[in-house]
Amino acid sequence: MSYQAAGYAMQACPSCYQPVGGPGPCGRCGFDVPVEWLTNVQLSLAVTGARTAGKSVLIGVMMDQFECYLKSRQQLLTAAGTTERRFTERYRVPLLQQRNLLGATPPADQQPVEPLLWSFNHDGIRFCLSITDAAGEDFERLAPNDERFRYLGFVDFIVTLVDPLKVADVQAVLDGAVTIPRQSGDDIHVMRQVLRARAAQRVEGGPEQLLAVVLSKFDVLQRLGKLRTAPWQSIFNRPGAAMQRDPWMGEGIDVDADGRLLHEELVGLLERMGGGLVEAAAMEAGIPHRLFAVSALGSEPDAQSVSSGGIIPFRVLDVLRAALAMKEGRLRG
Ligand SMILES: Nc1nc2c(ncn2[C@@H]2O[C@H](COP(=O)(O)OP(=O)(O)OP(=O)(O)O)[C@@H](O)[C@H]2O)c(=O)[nH]1
Ligand SMILES: [Mg+2]
Ligand SMILES: [Zn+2]
Repeated sequence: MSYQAAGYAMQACPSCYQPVGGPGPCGRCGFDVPVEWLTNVQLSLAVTGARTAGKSVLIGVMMDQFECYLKSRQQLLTAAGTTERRFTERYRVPLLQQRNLLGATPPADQQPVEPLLWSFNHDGIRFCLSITDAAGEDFERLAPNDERFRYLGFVDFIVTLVDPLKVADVQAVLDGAVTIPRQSGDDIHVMRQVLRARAAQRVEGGPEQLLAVVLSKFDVLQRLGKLRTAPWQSIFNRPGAAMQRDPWMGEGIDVDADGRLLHEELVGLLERMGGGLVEAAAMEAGIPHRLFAVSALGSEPDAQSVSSGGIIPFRVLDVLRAALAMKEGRLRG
């Protein structure tokens, strides 16, 4: 019996987004498509950004926190296909157990770009979440029509990381106090490359997509707020600033209102960081966007390992929460 006869609609492989008729190895890219991808509500995120922007650390910590969040709601996070092995080897053991930083993600010509997939129940809906991590090195030199990055035209959420440590004004204040990445590419340039690739890969009638612009390593900026330097001090130390609190830590906070407030605060902050380009690039690409601020580690790490205080993430679930809310909103019409 064909899978279509068994009730699977013709769907796309979560790795190459070419049509597949059922679970098992994809005829185009060979990725082993798990059945959950075809039976559950799909939610897909592509995490993009220049080298050392913080993509892999964010994914590792976010998924660990998401598992805790689901547990608090008596729900389980279940890895699908080969995800358990890949997540354990590349993220859980080095980062969460050995407390080391992660090596650079290998570029696509050394290791295929494959999504990580998990299934879970949320608000009564059975989801299959796909998250694709790739090397900053690839994004920095991305050709818009590179087939290996076809997924950029199909995922629900394009997450693009902006590292505040690369902003000249921020560097000027913190130089000497923190390790400034010197070799990696410009985040706004990478964001524009990613949006170009997205436009080239999209097909007529493709999915509605959303761009999540994430200021990573937000602990760095919070630290600026503690220094008595204008204008950072006044930006961060306003009473009630959403930038200073994590809604997951408190009960009874209206998370949507909080997200909107944070977005507005970050628009102001980005302007100070020369980030008018972010708005311009998103407008030019014709994709709705929202701003986020995240610190996966919570503080500046040591040379090789996370800081001795451990991992105390800040707003690390915001992007996922917004993605879920968007999908649930669409489903409920
Ligand atoms: N202060 C601070 N530093 C962070 C945080 N997250 C990551 N970093 C630093 O950024 C470095 C790079 O993080 P990764 O997640 O490996 O970067 P990536 O974007 O995956 O890099 P590629 O794989 O090369 O594309 C880490 O080794 C840390 O030094 C954070 O939340 N706060
Ligand atoms: Mg990486
Ligand atoms: Zn495929």
